Amino acid sequence: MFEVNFDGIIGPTHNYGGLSEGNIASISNSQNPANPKKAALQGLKKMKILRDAGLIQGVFLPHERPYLAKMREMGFTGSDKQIINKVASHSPHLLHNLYSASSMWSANAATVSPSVDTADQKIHITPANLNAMFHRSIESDFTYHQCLQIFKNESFKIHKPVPPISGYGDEGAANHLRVASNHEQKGFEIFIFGTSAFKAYNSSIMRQAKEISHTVALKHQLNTEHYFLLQQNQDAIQRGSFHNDIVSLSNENIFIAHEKAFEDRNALNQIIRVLENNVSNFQFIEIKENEIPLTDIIKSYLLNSQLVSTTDGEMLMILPADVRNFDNCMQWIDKLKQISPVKKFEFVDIKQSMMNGGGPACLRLKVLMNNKELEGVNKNFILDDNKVEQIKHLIQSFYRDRILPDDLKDPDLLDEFQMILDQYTQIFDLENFYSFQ
Ligand code: SUG
Repeated sequence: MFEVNFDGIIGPTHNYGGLSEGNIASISNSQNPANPKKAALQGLKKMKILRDAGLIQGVFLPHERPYLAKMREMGFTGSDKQIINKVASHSPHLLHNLYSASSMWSANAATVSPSVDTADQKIHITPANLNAMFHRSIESDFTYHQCLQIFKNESFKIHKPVPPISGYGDEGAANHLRVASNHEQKGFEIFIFGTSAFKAYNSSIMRQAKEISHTVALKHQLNTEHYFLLQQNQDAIQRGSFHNDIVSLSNENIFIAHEKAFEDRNALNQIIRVLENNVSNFQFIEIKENEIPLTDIIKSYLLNSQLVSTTDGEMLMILPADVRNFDNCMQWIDKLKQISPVKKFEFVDIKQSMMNGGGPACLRLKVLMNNKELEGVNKNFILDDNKVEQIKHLIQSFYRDRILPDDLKDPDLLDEFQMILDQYTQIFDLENFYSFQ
């Protein structure tokens, strides 16, 4: 068993639309110029680090933006360009939503349970409905469609997204942890929710509903003793930890969390006890508030790192470069090296994504599989050196290096963005992938 990561390729419309309330970076960078070229190259470089570490790297292609079909569904009529003009003059904010490149954060694309955990021994994948934010909710249909194309044979069970309840949603792997002795062993899955869908909050947006987390666990045919539902800390959400993967992470037998990650200490302790009794070499590493305050965890994105097992039995942590600006985080990393199998650290510059609240772990969907299951993955979506070179060339040749949200009002940009998406389908050898093809 090994992990294959599927990163969302950063699309040419990457911009700072200020679309995600409760996500400090998204709101504070709203209306700043974005650099899609830099963003996409930074994302590609992160994928290269994973490949250099010996991991298989897959991708999700960018979603079609602007989302003309959604504009039509919302009642706008005319030619493509007339429609863009109409949406822009009716509501620039709506236009920004329908132009968002947010599918890059594929940790929110789906929840995945590996075959060792499920009753029918298939890999279960549920695309997230992302219902809490409009610009994200419009990703789920195409994610479902893309999952069907990527995960091809009977090793995989692709579910339909869970229907939203009262405006609440499902945020996928960003609100899901898995702990196991190692990748081969049946694991314990922890579904992290914001609140019940039957409660309303005025002060902050709780994205993930408990009832939806539960449905995903049921559909994935997990053994009752092997999954838990655990609530995010409400104060942490209010202070900017909109997804759980900002305040905790796990890989194999290692579970790292900030002291303020979860709401109910007793519930967490009960889970820890089960893990201690059932997972060999289980290590729970808690970061105390006096070691690194929650504010710095959120600002630095320390725990939004990718933690991966390498073939030598050690672990590699891929951290956002911004962490280097925090002495307390750097001291904690030294300590981590002493007390855990995490021995290697790589810092990646993914500033463009970070400015919208997306760190290294947000940009990938982790799928555990074995060689037989890998045979069922459509190899068109797996990177090799040749594809990397072609993607780099495409980005360098055609991506813009500056986009302001209001630039997107210009309907003439449509041809340029569609041309780039079309080129992606040529690189990945996909036919009739986007609606305009
Ligand atoms: O959903 N930002 C994303 C960031 C997602 C981070 N993912 C994880 N933590 N796994 C979000 O809030 C901002 C878009 C904008 O404002 O233009 C945005 O959607």
